[in-house]
Amino acid sequence: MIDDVQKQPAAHSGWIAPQLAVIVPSYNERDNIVPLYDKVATALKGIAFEFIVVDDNSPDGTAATVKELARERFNVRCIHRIGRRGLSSAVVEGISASAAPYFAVIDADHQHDETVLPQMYAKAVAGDDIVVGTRYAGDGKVGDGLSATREAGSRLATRLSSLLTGAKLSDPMSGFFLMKREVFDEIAPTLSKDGFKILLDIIVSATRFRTRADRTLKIGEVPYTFRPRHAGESKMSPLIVIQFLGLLVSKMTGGLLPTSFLLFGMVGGTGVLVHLFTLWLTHQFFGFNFTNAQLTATIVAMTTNFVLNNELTYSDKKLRAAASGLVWARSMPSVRSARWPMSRWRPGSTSPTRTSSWPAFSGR
Ligand SMILES: Nc1nc2c(ncn2[C@@H]2O[C@H](COP(=O)(O)OP(=O)(O)OP(=O)(O)O)[C@@H](O)[C@H]2O)c(=O)[nH]1
Ligand SMILES: [Mg+2]
Repeated sequence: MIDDVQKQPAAHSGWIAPQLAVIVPSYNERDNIVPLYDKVATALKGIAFEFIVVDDNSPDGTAATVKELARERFNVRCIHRIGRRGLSSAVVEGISASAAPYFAVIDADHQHDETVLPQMYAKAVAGDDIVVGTRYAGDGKVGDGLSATREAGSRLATRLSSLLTGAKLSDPMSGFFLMKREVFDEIAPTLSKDGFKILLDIIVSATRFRTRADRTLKIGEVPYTFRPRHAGESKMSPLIVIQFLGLLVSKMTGGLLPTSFLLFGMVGGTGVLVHLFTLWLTHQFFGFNFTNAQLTATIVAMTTNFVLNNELTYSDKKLRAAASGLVWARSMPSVRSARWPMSRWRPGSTSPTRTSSWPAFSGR
């Protein structure tokens, strides 16, 4: 417990404890950070807030820009994560680094309307546990922020998510929300941390926790118009959609099947198909003998499994280029022990001797 004597120096130096932490996950958002801070500071005039950017070592130097801003603005901080990736885990880390009783999560690309933050904050102070910025209720609009295809995808995902949330929410896919720290602290260890949709995870986990404790979770909504991205590029990709489906299944099983287990299993399943197809192609079509066809199929399936797991299952600690090649090679004992043509090469001969372990292309 901090006693009054310890509290005094901070009070004398004019330091004010932040009431609201604004968490901004960022990846390659260099040109968006400073204008976003200015917009947020204007919107939150009169509220003691801190601005925490969680950057995954963006190649465009976003972290350096945030640190430069932090040297000029007392309430800016940068959590600079190295060797890590992932929106949900970045948000969890940003929230965990702050002691403010309320926090908001907002994208760095200006798509979320910061002018509704005071309204969201007021609702939380008045008693809502979580306040969600919604594009699909009241005056909320998608505006020019999403293409027609993305909007259709977002609406479908919203419908799928309502299977989990019991349709309590008009926009569970929103990345724009504000909530009480104590609600987050109750469920933080159960959050998935994989993927892009942390709000959905928080709502499902907090509802379950509260139901078990015979308490209700009060969710409020504030409509806003989704804007087009200010600068930089979207990080949305088909892989993120697959991760989202994994999160849905994981939450439907009450966390019994973690997202990473589902993704790992899915990649393993595709590996079996790749293996059988390559075996058929090399044995039946190219005429390899069975041993060589089997060896080739194993190598191809291991490679596709490695690439898919690196991109999907372990995207938060993805290996790149040379590093991933090295790990891949080390993970293949069968390759190391395989008899390659060069192993039959004898000094003095101009070319390696062809051996039976090298696939024989009969051209059939
Ligand atoms: N720290 C961190 N932030 C990320 C990561 N991926 C995305 N972000 C940030 O999360 C926010 C949302 O990402 P966006 O690319 O805008 O995704 P989106 O809003 O769903 O898609 P768009 O509508 O196309 O912009 C942005 O502020 C990104 O910079 C990541 O791996 N790590
Ligand atoms: Mg965006």
